[in-house]
Amino acid sequence: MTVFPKDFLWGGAVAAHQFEGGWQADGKGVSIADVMTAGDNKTARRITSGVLPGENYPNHDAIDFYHHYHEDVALFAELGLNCFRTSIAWSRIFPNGDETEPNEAGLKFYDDLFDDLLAHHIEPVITLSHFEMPYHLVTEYGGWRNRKLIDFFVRFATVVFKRYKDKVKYWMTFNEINNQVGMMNEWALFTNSGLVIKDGENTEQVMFQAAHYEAVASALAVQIGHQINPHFEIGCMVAMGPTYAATPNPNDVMKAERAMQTNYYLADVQVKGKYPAFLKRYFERQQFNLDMTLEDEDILRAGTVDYIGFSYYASHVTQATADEPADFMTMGKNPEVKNTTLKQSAWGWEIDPVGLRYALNWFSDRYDLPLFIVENGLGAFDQVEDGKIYDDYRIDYLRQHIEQMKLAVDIDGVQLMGYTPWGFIDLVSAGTGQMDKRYGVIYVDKNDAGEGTLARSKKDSFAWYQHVIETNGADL
Ligand code: BGP
Repeated sequence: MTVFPKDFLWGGAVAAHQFEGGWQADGKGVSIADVMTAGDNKTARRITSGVLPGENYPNHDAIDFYHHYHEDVALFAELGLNCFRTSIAWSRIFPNGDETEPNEAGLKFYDDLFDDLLAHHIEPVITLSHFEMPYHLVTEYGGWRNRKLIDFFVRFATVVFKRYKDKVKYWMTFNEINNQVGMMNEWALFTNSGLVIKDGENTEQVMFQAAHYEAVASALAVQIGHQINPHFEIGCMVAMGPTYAATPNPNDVMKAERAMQTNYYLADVQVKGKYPAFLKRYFERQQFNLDMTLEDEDILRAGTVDYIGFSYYASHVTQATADEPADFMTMGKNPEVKNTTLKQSAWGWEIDPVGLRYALNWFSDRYDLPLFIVENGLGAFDQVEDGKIYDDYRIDYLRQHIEQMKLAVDIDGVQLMGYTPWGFIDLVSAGTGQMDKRYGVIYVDKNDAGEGTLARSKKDSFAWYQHVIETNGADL
């Protein structure tokens, strides 16, 4: 017996800049993802002032889905996916971001891709901005610190909503819109918002300004999308990393609560249409000089989302320090405490299936909206033995997480729309630029040095996930 509804969305998730390649094909502009070097699990990616193909960054062409999509979609269909989450590369549609007319060749690529998916009864689930924007918007306008970006984004959203109104029903505006707050590092600020912080600037002020403009742009897109097609389901997408208190000490509990606020501060804005009290107070106390108008408030109120998309990979633990009153934004500033009850991935991410049930309950209680797990998975080094990949560790990870989804639906009454495990075809890691941090159930022959045939093959997890979908999650 399955607990999932008949129309449950079983899929896989990817993002344009991490798997398409074709970074200069058919008029595509340079995007922010094209100007980052690779790092590794100890070294962060760096942002360059130009494009560095070849030796400096071998993964520009990712897995070249741009030229392989036909065969890849056939594999997705064989797997049995009924939905597929990807993003539209903004820089394919508006190469510089500030043009008035879109690039037809870019639009055509997604037309063909969506037609192919639909022909296989696979519903596209589309993120408008997944860690990708035209680099020109950074060099010319300073990224999302500039209010003009709202108009550019709305133009992009309007063009693709109109173009694909009969092909795409499920949308999300910004990927992991809250990501930068928890991290506050160079990579996250650039990836989320195209921000490069200048000497002497208050990083938090710049970041909250950018996040505000993104929230306004998202709300406008939701309203416009619903006008273009009232059947659109448009969601937010937040990174959810539940944070637990290290001990029962109430100061630790309070600190963990503060850390949780970094998960939902923008979800509140997108779901409830207004800023939460703690954040308004934080802005006042910090005496930030933020451009937030009454008109913006109206827009936020009128552009609330239809569902909550979220990513879940790991949980965290936090502990208060004696001299620190629990405050919003203290999260990223302390070293993380290791959770000794959990195992970690090779990248040090805590593996916590129960944390997914906790997250589902938590969102359900706070927002009472349908939920969509649009990313979840295990990044691992896979070994090829006799041409096969025996990834039982990945099967275990996915099985344990789906078991918790079942409990959340069956026991807790959570409204869960679907599940799209991350990087279900191997792709480039967003955080490190590595190819060898693999999440897929489909293997792609390419390594960190950019070597390989790009041939696709099925890992053991492929057949396992296929059976899960076939039985609608009854048999794990
Ligand atoms: C999320 C992003 C994805 C993705 C994933 C895994 O934050 O939305 O784009 O890549 O995390 O992270 P990584 O690629 O760093 O392992």
